[in-house]
Formats: sequence, structure tokens, C-alpha cells
Amino acid sequence: MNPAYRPTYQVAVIPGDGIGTEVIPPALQALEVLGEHHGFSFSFDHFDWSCERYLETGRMMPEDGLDQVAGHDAILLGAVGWPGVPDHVSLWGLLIPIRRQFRQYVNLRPIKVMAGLPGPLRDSDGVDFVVVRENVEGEYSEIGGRLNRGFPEEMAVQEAVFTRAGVTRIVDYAFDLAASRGGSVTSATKSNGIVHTMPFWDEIVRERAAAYDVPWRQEHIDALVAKLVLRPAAYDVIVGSNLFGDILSDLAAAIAGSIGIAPAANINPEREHPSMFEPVHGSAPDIAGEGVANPLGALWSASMMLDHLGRPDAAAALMAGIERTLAGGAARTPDLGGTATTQEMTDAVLANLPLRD
Ligand code: GGG
Repeated sequence: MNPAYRPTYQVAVIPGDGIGTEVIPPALQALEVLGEHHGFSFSFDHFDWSCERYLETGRMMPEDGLDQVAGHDAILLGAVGWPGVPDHVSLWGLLIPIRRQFRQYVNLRPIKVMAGLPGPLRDSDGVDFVVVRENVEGEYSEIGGRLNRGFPEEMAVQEAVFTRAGVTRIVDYAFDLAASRGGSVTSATKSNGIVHTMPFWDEIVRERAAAYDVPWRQEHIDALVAKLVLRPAAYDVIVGSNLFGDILSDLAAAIAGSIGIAPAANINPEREHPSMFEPVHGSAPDIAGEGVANPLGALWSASMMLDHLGRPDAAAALMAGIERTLAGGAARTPDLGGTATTQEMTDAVLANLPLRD
């Protein structure tokens, strides 16, 4: 390759709502710096899709919004949701259509307890696990409805959807990931109470497990959350349905010390469509506008994006910057017990990046 050639990655940037608009600029700043030092660059296309836009136009994104971002190499998203817009309206108007249209059926949510940021638990040394969340079916389904609105017999029905193809591919992804980490798989289930979908899930997990030389077990979700609190270091890859995976990853973030640091990657493994990277946290209306949101979840998500774009060195450099900053302890946003602003914390990470000349 011509050594002067600098590839440019086209990234669709959707800051969204609340602190999403405060944590995305730090991620863009870090990406620019890393690109300069690692021989590539970015072209960022900004989209103002948000609850504010919904209140003005009646839509979270334009009718052709998905077409507008379809050709990008990746999507970087901040947060979705704001008081005054029902959460299901904002989620189903933006985040969920992107995940589904672009077949982002894997939601990867890694978590680690890092030096300098001890979690709230007694025994969390060595915690380093990944929640692999099924991202396009399961309990998040449009199938169902409301009947008899306003009458005493009013009712709501919501159908969960589990397909053989959908469960198989997410379980395979989890086993492949565990194999690459030299670890194990834990399948989150609830097949004692949920009598159709969860036994089906378990059956497929058992079938697929037979194809791998990877230790595995299954746990009912209620027991699993208790064990995760008692012995979080015992887990490596946890695979769960859309709902279980969402809940488990918030718990995982809390175990690591703050939901503010947790990243997520919505992956289309076939790379036929852009994947989307977003911090796990939401828009946090309680602190929005104060400039004190923790940028680490967005920065870690940007690191996952670099990895996905085939830039593992730059991804590792960004993680090193995050870990050094936490270990140094000088800059901490309020969620980590400090008084640093978003920009001060970002500056500390940038100063801690191991950079090539
Ligand atoms: N940055 C992630 C975000 O805004 N999440 C809002 C939310 O409620 N997500 C639910 C989900 O991921 O299913």
C-alpha cells in the first residue's frame, strides 16, 4: 500500500438527547487524535435526530433517515430519551429501527473492573466479562396490542419472538467469542417459568454448545443476577435475550463502578450494513447541561468502533488512555466520586494516550 495513503472512515454521528450531546464530542476528539497518529482520518456526518426533533416535527428522524446513514462505515450514537416524549416512542423511533434495519443482531457490552475504580462490591477483583445481548428479536417485539382501552377489562398483550435462526446466531457468536478469549459461556434463561420461548432457547444453546470445545452452563436469570453480585469474577461471556441482556449489562456496569463507563457495540457481523456504537447510559436529564457527564462510556464505545473498523492498535491506545486516567485518579467526574467536568476528564484521557509520533 502507498505509505502516503490515509483511508478516511465515514461515520454517521447521532448525539441524540441530553448528555448524549455532551459525551459524543469527546469521542470525536479522541478519534481525530488517534487517526492523526495512526495514519487514517474520519469524515463525520452529523444528524440532529432526537426527542427535540420529535417535538418539533413529530419524528425522531426523517422518513428516509435509515437511507441517509446506510452507506456509512459506522454509526456513533449518544443517548436517546427525554422527558415529554414517551420512552417507547423515542426508542422505537430511532434506536430500534437502526438496530433492526442494519441487522445489528449482536449487542456487545463488555465490562471490566479497572485499577483506580473499584466497584461497590467486596469481591470484584479480576472482573472482566462481556454480555452478548440478542439485539433484534426476543421480548422487544411489535407483536401484541391493547384492547378495551378505558374499560375495567382493559388489557395489553405482548408477544416475545424467538426464532431458531436468531437464537442460533447469537449463541454461536457467544461461543466464538468465548473461544477467542479462552473463556466460558453462561446462558441466561428462565425456562422454569417461561414455558415456550425459554426451553426453546435452552435447547438451541445445548445443541450449539456441542459444536464447541468451550465450557458452558446455564443459569436462571434470577439466580444469575444474585451470583453476579456475589462472584462477578466467575463470569466470562454471558449470552442473553434482548431483555435479559439489557438488564444484565446495566448490572455489569454498576459492578464496575458506574454506568457512565460502560460501552456498547451493536454489530452486524456480516458487515453488510454499518454497525452502531453507543455508551450504555441514557440521556440522564438530571445532569444534562451541567457539563459533568462521564465521557468514558462514549470513549470506550469509540474504541470498540476502531476495533470494528480494523484499527486494533488505535483501539488499544484509547483503552490504555482510559485505564491510565482511571488508575491516575486525578480526573474523575461526579459519578466516579470526583469534581471533574466532561472536558477535564476528556483532556486527561487524551493526555494519557500512548501515541505514535
Ligand atoms: N445510549 C444508549 C441509550 O440511549 N439507551 C436508551 C435505552 O433506553 N436503551 C434501551 C435499549 O438499549 O434497549
